[in-house]
Amino acid sequence: MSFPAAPLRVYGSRISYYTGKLEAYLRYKEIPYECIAMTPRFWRTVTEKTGAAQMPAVELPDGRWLTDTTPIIDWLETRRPEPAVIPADPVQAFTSRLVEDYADEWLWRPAMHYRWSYRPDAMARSRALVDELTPGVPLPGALKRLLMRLRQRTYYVRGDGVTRATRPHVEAAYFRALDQLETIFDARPFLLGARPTLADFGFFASMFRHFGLDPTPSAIMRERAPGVWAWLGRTWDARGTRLGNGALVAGVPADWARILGEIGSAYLPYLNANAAALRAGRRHFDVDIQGVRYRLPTSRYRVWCLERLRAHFQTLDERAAADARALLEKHGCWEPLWQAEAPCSGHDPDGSAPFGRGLGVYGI
Ligand SMILES: N[C@@H](CCC(=O)N[C@@H](CS)C(=O)NCC(=O)O)C(=O)O
Repeated sequence: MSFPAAPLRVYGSRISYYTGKLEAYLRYKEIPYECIAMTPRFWRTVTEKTGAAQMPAVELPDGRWLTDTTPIIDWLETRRPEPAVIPADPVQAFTSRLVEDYADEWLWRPAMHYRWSYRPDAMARSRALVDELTPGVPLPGALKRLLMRLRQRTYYVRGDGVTRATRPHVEAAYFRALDQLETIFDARPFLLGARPTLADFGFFASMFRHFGLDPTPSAIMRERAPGVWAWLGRTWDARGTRLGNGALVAGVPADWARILGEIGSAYLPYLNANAAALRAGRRHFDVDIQGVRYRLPTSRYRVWCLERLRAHFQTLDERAAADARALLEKHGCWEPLWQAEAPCSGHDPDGSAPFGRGLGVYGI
């Protein structure tokens, strides 16, 4: 299939979690793009064109708009299949989708917490965002930065369940992710071998623009997991023409065990509780995660995430499904993948994502 020759227009921010993920993917695939800062004017355009007030948003040369990095990558893979980032082995592919979803959604909370709860991080990042995204907004800079910090803490830290009681557990999720990745990068350059695949881009979202670049978590990363620090540079520098023929390991490697264990004990139980809350029409819900009680906002979008994971599983043929099931059972992911009654987000019923109306992360 053909691919537009003109660069894609990527609306986002130089320090945004998901913009960084998409940029790393586009750089690897050598798909030309230009970055455009999401100033208030473009927030309005993006919201009108995609239905979701979120970044990144992509404008194609033919005038169509895309939103949500997960379906954006899926769509771009159909347009430029080589080098594929979704592994050809169906069990690896399904497991990679599960890991991508966990990394996208579950590491978001610690990433926002570190950026906005620690003063040096919050001061530096509110300055960067205000300078990049609000030029021309007629308010004093100090006031804009203060409002930015208040907004982010209200919605993405306190509003997302980070309290004095949950904070150690939120931070421990970051430490565990570092330790899991460090073990893997001791053995090979990328999560599945000699070239980046979907799971690398999933982890890249939090690990690059937040944990790798914000002062507090970045210092932790350099001390605790220098191999992860090195992988950030490797992934940002990766180009398909150089690495695209790199070999992948066979099957799902044993050193993914701790990531899968985390998905089974934390992320999937959360997705189920979230799906139950949406079904009950509740805006917030309480859930115990690894023995820690959280009060969280319900997310229709993440009910859709669970639906998509199940739908991908259901595309596996009999043999791959049996192998994937055995793997998921071994790591405590099988039962929680199916626990919630058939979730029904109502989102994207005709499967038009990343086109059509997008859905922001929070809200029912
Ligand atoms: N599922 C979306 C999530 C995009 C997202 O939540 N982006 C954040 C910034 S990294 C955002 O725009 N948040 C809205 C806000 O801060 O108002 C994706 O993968 O693209």
